[in-house]
Amino acid sequence: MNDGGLPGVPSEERIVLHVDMDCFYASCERRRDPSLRHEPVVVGMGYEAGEAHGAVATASYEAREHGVESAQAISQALNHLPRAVDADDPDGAVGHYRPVDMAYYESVSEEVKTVLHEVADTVREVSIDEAYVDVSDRLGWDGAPVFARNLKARIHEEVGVPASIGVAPNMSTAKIASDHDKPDGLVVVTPDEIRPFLAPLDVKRLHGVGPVTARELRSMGIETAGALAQTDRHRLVDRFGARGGDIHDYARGHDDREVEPVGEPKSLSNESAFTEPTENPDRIRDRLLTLIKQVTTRTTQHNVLYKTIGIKVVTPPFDVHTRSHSLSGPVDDPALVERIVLDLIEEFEERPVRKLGVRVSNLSFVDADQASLDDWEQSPTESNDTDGTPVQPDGGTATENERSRQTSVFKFV
Ligand code: DCP
Ligand code: MG
Repeated sequence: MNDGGLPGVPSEERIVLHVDMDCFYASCERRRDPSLRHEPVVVGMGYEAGEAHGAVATASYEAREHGVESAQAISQALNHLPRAVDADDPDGAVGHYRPVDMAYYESVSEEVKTVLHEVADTVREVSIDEAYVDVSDRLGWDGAPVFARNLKARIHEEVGVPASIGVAPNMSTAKIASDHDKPDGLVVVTPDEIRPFLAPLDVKRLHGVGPVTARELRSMGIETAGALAQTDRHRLVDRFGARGGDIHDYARGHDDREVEPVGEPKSLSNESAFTEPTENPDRIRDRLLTLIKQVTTRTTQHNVLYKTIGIKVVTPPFDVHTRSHSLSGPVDDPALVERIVLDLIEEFEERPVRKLGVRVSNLSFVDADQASLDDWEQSPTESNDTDGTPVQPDGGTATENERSRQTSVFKFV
């Protein structure tokens, strides 16, 4: 990248969201055990009976106030926390430990990502609790704060875990913004605000500046992003090579990396939650018909065929059930989706339902070029389909509905 204008879309015209879940594993534990809310919670490994060594994966913000940090030794971390027996004060906090349960956190992560894919077409998932979303095609800066606020609320209501969101004209600033007011943060940095927003920040907050680079920059007398932005670019390139130019750009609020979605979606789905759990068959049916309409409108728009049709039913508190049915060949047939979905839901008659989802998977992309279609058909990920649905290797008719209690359904490659 040169010092002057930027290639491609000027970054000032883009609106990028960075979504990062708050104390993610601990929030997942709270979702399934609400008694942990507002309590210091440490999630880690290696504290099970007989084990003395282990590390903290994450801690709730209440636990962080006691000095607990990620990657700390578990025994040290738990020593920071008040124990039930130590708590003289009946209102005093008591520390809680939960062992890491990756399968569960991945299933929650999939639910969050499903919401993201519903609100935007350009989503890049970067880790279990983090994604970039480019909404430049659908919003102006006027609408960005409301969009981000609604997205946060939706994740909270539909998935039951808190997120922080940063909005900025590029990826690196959006990431800093999501971290700026955690937890439950929402920070919007408009193109006009980008330089003043970055200027006072410690250089270590910038993308591409790790602890070693930060130390070197400090030794050069450069402590803040503002100081870095004003440093002669050649000095940085001499010292750090091409990366010196990149961090100079980031410090000046320039970053023209595109939010590139990773791979084709493995499934298309829509979900919807009820305000209160309901057993009313008409409400459940109506909601399913709406979801079917949404999903099949998307498949038709994008020329997508599917072989597997499924539902997701969440019963209180957050028990996730998935059911699916596979066809002998790919179709795009809304009437058939309706018949299968209404058949699958019968099993849940008279049970309270908190949330519903409709999904089609085993997709083929009619318009996709041959290369990506080949990739798709050879994809070994089909056998990992996380609802446990066996893929029909010979394309033969599945005569039974596959049943599974696993929770993670919406996978993207
Ligand atoms: N994680 C881990 N070990 C680490 C860091 C993180 O196992 N050293 C896991 C646990 C976290 C999850 O990854 O919950 C996401 O990492 P984040 O860095 O986003 O941390 P949190 O989401 O826990 O906290 P924050 O609110 O700061 O984002
Ligand atoms: Mg996080």
